[in-house]
Amino acid sequence: MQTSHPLDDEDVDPFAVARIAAGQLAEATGVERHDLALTLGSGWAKAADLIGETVATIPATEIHGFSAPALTGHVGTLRSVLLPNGKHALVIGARTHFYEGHGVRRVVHSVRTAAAAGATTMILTNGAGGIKEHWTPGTPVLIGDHINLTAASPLEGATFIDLTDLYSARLRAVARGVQPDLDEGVYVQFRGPHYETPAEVQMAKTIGGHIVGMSTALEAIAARQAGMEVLGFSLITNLAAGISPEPLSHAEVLQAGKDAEPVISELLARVVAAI
Ligand code: 8IG
Repeated sequence: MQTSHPLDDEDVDPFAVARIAAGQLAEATGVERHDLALTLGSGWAKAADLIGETVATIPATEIHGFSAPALTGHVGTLRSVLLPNGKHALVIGARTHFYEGHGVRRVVHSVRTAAAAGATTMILTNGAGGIKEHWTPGTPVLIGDHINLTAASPLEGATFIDLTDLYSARLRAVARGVQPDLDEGVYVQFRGPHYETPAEVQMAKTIGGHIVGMSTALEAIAARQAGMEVLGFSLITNLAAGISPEPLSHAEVLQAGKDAEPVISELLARVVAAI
């Protein structure tokens, strides 16, 4: 248990914490300004090697306000990658999940740090469960919109932010330019860390959801608040509970992610190059 995390003090301005982090990041990477940022969730990590030349790899815990990752299979690093087009990408391999119980400020700190570092595009990726039966494990899906079932928000106080077109139609079109048959769905963020019951999956389906997961929506809201353009991808690693007769296993989820990794990383690299 960390006792004195800067974001746990309610009197601290989380944007000031992000500015300090961005300053440290610039110093540690030698890159003054990053143009875009990518958060790589389960199955997406290999994309970091494909999008460009890694300039610096920083353990996330060396940067102000970041926490050690809770999950093995997640790399706790921040990478600065020089793209072939000369842009600088910040690759976030250290997501803090809402289910860790450290509060929303810590969940969205990486996004706010990316924004403070200059990023105007935020690409959020995750591994998730699919509600559409034809999405076999390993299918990448564009996030078209979300339903936030965490009962939380990164916005504090009377901060009203329009979430129409939260997942940029322009960037989704760019992604479809790279892979025209890319499917799209509404992502439903549950708190987790348990997977849903079949009844909860049916609820998600009834209210308009197609993808179930435990991340991304809160981060997307914070990115929009920061004025960034958001692009989201889910890798369907399993059919959501009750959609398939098989029970869910974390090992299976990890295996599906591993198997799909080269293909979806290539997709993401091509999308990044096209932005
Ligand atoms: I990977 O089926 C992965 N993450 N909530 N439900 C939720 N999160 C997930 C799932 C799933 N699969």
